[in-house]
Amino acid sequence: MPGETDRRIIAELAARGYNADREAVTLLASASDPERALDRAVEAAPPDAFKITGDHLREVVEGDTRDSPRTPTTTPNPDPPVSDAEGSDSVADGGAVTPVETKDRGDDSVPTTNEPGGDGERVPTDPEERLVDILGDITGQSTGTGEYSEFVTVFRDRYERLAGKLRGRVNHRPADAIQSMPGGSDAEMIGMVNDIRSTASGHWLIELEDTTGVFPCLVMKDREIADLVNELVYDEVIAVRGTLADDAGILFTDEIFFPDVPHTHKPNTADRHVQAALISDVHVGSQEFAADAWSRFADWLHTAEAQDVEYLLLAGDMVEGVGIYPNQDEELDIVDIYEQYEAFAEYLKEVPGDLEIVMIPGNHDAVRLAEPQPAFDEELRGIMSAHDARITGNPSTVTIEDVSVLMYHGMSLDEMIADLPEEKASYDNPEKAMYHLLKKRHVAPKYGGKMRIAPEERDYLVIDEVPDVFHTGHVHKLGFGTYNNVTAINSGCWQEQTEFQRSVNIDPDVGYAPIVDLDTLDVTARKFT
Ligand code: D5M
Ligand code: FE
Ligand code: ZN
Repeated sequence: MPGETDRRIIAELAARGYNADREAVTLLASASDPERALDRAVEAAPPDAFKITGDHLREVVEGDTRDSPRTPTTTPNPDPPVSDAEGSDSVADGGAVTPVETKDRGDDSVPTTNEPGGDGERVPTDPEERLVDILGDITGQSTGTGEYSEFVTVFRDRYERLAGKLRGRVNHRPADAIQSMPGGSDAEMIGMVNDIRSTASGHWLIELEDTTGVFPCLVMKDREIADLVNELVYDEVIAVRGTLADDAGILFTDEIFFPDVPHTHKPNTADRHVQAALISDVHVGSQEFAADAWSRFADWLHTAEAQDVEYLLLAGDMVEGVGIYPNQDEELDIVDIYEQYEAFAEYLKEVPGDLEIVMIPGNHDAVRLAEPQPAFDEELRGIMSAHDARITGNPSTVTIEDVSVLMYHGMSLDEMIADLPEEKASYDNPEKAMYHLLKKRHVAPKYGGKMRIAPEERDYLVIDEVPDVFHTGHVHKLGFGTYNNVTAINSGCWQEQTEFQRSVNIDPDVGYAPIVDLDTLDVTARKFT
């Protein structure tokens, strides 16, 4: 099997009680005699080391590595994954054109079988070339204790930061100032959506709140902007422009503004040809974990065809967890949460050691459920240490090769899909729900409902900077497209349909890996089932 060498090295070191960092595995794999190099590395490692690093290796195998490229030991995967060209299936609001997209959604009208690269195995890449930076991580910054005053603070921060994005577009007045303006005046306000009601005659009454008070805004049902009302959710921040009624008690609304992504947004791209695989929802420990698909994916990463895939981003739900949903235990293959992470770590070891991995947690992971979620703790990091992955909070912005990727597990997508009309967001088009999060510049605008949000000093869920790529998972459906030049990707999952999903007709997209070209931001979804 391809990649056998890396895997053997990691397993061999693990058997001797060592972890290894990426560089060490790369160096060992490229040694002319990996077996011997490994023996010497272990001998040379300090007695208290539990991890073999590139530094240990350089001391013992200097001159023995790098100059001698690894020779393929096996033939390429005889049953290569398939990816279909389906063409662009979505055009973003504002007329932005989607990047070239290929995806396999079971549509066999335009099948293209990928021939294997032909030149055998992936050659380990140089970790020194990697450019990774992480921003917006709550880990270690959490101050919230759940006091009421902290909720006030976090909502005030949300309001201030999102209002800041709207101030250039409207000449707004605070609610208390609007309350004392004469009837018939033009007025503009920035507020958080406090209530949305329909009136007896079918018009819409939106109550907006700012730091000074609330003000009711009426949207007439026959106006074009009435179509925007069904995409509003509680607690998002918008601006309105309109005219006060004669008695000045209500604002007749003419325009609604969202913080939004500017149409002019120009995404950054890598200045070399390099790719990232964006996945999520592995769910190791579930009886439905798709181990075969996972192994095919890992094997493919070891082929020359996957040579340019240098990054692997995992957007949460590494394991199935325990006690997440009622009766979940009946579908568990591994009942102990730590054993689930140990099994996940073994599966992760199947991918090439030279990949740069970034992981955030999801709602099935063993971290607090309320968002923002901090990264895995030391104990879990210890279990998942094999690739020296970057472990960060949910959400986080990870900049790889100049391309900023906003990683968010996606718990709010369920509510967005439930609250928005079918054509604006659905399980079949999860990327459209993502477009609305971008438009609202917040990954989980609605508080209450099913979303748990932890009060912090600042609102970590605000999308401050426009990302180049927005990566979510959670709903177990594959979908991607662009919104004002931001590439939105919801990765599928590695778990077959569960009983619950069967009962509510969720048909998961299992075993897909969307691959992003970081130099062009083109996306190709590969299928491994
Ligand atoms: O979520 C996978 C998807 O399935 C996501 O859209 C939520 C939904 N789901 C799965 N199980 C349940 C239960 N029991 N109640 C409500 N919604 C559910 P994941 O986080 O991977 O389980
Ligand atoms: Fe999941
Ligand atoms: Zn989830």
